[in-house]
Amino acid sequence: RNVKRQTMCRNDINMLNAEFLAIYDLLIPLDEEKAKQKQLLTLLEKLVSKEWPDAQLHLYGSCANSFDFSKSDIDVCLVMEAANSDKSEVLLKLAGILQADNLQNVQALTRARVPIVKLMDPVTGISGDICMNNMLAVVNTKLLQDYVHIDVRLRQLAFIVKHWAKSRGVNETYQGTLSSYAYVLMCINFLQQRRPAILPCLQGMDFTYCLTIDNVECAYFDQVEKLCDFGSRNRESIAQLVWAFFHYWAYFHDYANDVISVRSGCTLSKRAKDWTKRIGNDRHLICIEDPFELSHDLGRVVDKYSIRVLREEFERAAEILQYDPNPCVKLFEPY
Ligand code: 3AT
Ligand code: MG
Repeated sequence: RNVKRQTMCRNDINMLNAEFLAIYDLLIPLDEEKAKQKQLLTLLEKLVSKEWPDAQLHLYGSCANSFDFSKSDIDVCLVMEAANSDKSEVLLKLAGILQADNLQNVQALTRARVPIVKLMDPVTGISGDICMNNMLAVVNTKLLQDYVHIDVRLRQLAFIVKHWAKSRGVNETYQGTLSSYAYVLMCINFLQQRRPAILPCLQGMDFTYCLTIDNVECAYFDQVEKLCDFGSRNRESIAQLVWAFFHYWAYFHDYANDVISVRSGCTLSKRAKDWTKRIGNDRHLICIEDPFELSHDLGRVVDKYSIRVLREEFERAAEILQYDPNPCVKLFEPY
């Protein structure tokens, strides 16, 4: 491997700030779109409560934590007690109810790893997935949303990284590359490790929020309005951060030994987590610890082929950011 570690950023890097911010602005969903999402959620709540008066619906995923692009689908979680044993039955019944109310493309995928009902609302044009009793996803969505409130550079960086990943075809878990959720955790951990830090480690502070779900304790400091100055001692621009993010993943991350841990605000060793050897399909070629499900490596989808694809893409991005005369065109070029 031809390693070119650049530690000095090109001196005209800040000319990219305006372009990155323009891309970010274009990707942000409009207020009308957020209003339509709400409208669809209200309709779903009405339909669900008719059949199951005690059930609740929660939005989760990017539509609920400000990492969604314009025209994204919504992810909804249906929560009800004592329905875990016959999830399929509930989801099939839900599909029938949605169909009867003229929602389109309704499909119950009861055999998927995470069983869902898919739907499209012809009134708002929005599509969505409804899963069941997946409260850990609802809570990890809240953690990401709380981090967003601390420093705007997190949302900006994650938008650029997600846009790059989608353009370059490396946001496809079924092909062994990483989920959007994994990329956002990489951005959070990266900003926690800047000096001065741009983000704190919320799970390392006295907790003000605590919920136990499936025996997993989810506890952290969530009064983030008290932390809105946290990153202000660090003046790095979005262009400098994008440059440093890709250089970190191209040249500085220790793939053989390290685990990214938002929970700890630093990296941990694979040895400490016992993630040193392949067990079943978990190869641990790039390790990203889930903030709550600590045995869960979000890099476990990555195999010996896709790790090469990923690392070559990180290196490509780093080289473009360092040397290309027009990096914004090249960086997001469709693969
Ligand atoms: P997109 O905007 O749809 O690309 P997203 O943030 O909605 O991004 P995903 O669709 O990948 O992200 O996932 C939706 C949510 O499901 C995000 C997170 O709350 C949860 N989630 C996804 N993958 C995992 C995982 N491997 N472990 C735990 N929670 C996950
Ligand atoms: Mg999603």
